[in-house]
Parts: sequence; C-alpha cells; structure tokens
Amino acid sequence: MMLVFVIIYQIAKASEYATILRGEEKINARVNRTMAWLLVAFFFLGLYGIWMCHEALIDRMLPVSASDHGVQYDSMFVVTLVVTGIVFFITQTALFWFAYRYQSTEKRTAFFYPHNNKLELLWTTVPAIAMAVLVTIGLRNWIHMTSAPPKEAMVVEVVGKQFNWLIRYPGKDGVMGKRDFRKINDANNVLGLDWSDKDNADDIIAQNGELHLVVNKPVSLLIGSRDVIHDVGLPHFRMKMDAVPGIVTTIWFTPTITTARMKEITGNKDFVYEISCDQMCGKGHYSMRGTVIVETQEEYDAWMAKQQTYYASANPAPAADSTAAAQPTTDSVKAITMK
Ligand SMILES: [Cu+2]
Repeated sequence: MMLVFVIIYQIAKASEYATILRGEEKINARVNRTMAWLLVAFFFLGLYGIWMCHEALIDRMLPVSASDHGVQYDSMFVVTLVVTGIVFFITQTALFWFAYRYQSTEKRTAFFYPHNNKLELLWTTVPAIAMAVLVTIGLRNWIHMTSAPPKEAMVVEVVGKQFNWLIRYPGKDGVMGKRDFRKINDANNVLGLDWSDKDNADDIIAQNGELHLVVNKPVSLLIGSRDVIHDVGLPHFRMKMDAVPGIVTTIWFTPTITTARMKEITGNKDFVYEISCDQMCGKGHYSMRGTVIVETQEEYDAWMAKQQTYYASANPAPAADSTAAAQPTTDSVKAITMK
C-alpha cells in the first residue's frame, strides 16, 4: 500500500514539473484525452466483468422451478431483470460515451443548462410507470400466494428446532391434533402433542424428518418453531417462510416435478430437494438440512402405509397390549393421559 502511495506521489510530482516545463494548457488537454479513453476502457472492463460473473456462476444456478408459485416468481424475476437490464445498458453506455465524446478541449467551453421541465417530466413519469407495473405484477402474485390454500390441499406441519426439522402429518382423519409446548419432551413427545385431544391419536411424525409431498397436489405448510426463529427455505420451490415460536405461519404451493423427474432434468442421480434453514439460528444452523420428496400419489400412499403413528412409536406398550398400542383408541389415549 505504501509503495502505491509513493509511486502515485512521484508521478504527481513529475507531472507537476512537466506542467511547468511544457505549459499547463497542453498538459491539461492530454490528461483530459487520457481520462476519456480510460473511462471507455473502464466501461468495457465492467461489461467483461459482468460476463465473467455470469460464466462463473451459471452452473450454480437453481434448476427450473419445481412449484407453480416458483414459476410465477421466476417470470417476475426475468421481467424485472430485462427491464432494469435494458435501462442499465442504456444509461451506462450514455454515461461513458458522454464522458468520452464531450471531453473538455480548448475549443469547447462548458454550457450552463440548469433545468428542463420536459426532461424532468419524462424521466420522472417513465420510471414511475415502469415501477408501478412491476409492483402490480408482484402484488397480484403476492395476493394469490398468500391467499387461503385450495380445499383439496394436503396439510403438513413443519416445526424447526435447534437443529433439525420435525415433520408432522395429520394421519387418516386429516386433522392435526392440538399441541402444547409444556408437554414437549425429547424422550417421547418432541412436538408436545396433547394426548387428551383424540385428533392426535393417528398423527404421524416422520422418523427421518422427510417431507413427503404428492406431485401436482397443493400442500399447505403449517410452520412453527420449538425454540428460536428459524425459516423454512425451499429453494427449488422458490418458497420460504419464517418459523416463529408461539405462532403458526403458513405457505402453500403445488409441487409440479417429482424428485425422480428432477434427477433426469438436472442429470444428477443424487439430486434431492432440500429444506434449508434461512434464518441464522445458532451454532448448528448450517446443519438444519431437511429433505423433501415429491412423488406420485401411489408412492406417497405406499410410504404413508408404512408409517407408524407417533403415539405408537413414542409410547411402546407392554407386549400383552400390543394391539391397543398400535392403533390407540380414544379410551387408551385417555387412560395414558390420566396416569
Ligand atoms: Cu434454524
């Protein structure tokens, strides 16, 4: 750093002496010319930089969106990028071209041009209209995505904790039983299911934390947290939503591409849809990677048929009473709660 300063200082000193020797005007004209060319060079260097970044990062881009809402997001993104991109290239080209074309010379003096109503009107209204259109598209999509999910949507609960995701399915009745944070214990009630609510009897908590979804079937996620604020990030579906302790947040979308199909599209046989935690939540934040499996209805049903209710897996009953434990009736649930 010091060396650079010394060099710049020496060059400045040298040009100062040169100015005295050769006459200031002549030197100024030459400096102006050099500066103008350097600006042009800077412009092309900048364009090359943009192209370079694009080349370097293109392989890391997410594959095509795997949800209907994601397709809408992507199209908004492209529209915004094209509109702002065109404006960027026009304004930047003009900026550097003007600096070159209208560089100061002996022949040309500066022209005082303080105000022009027509120009002011033009460069205020055009961006205002463009922004209004972009915001309107965004609002329309936002209203759709945050609206109530369709009636046929499946419901899955996703609860973040330090440091993994707990996924609960409502079971055959399609209803999630009540939860109470005071009933949470890591031994046999990770979500604090209230066993006095019989809707909990058939609820399922996926053993390996996999979120199984049916392709082309809307899904509504009920999102919560057991401790701090997490965030359900579903990059391949272009969705994300905060997981906040004490309240239920929701998102809904329709997955449109099965995991199997996405493996073909990406040419990656190990491809998995992931849930990332998009909110810094503690020292294990990086490890909160969940898996989403999008499959056909038949595959989903086959998987679901193999799942044990959380009640049964968390409360292994004595061997003699095994039938009651596997499918807890309201009575057996009550009996356990009374103890
Ligand atoms: Cu987290």
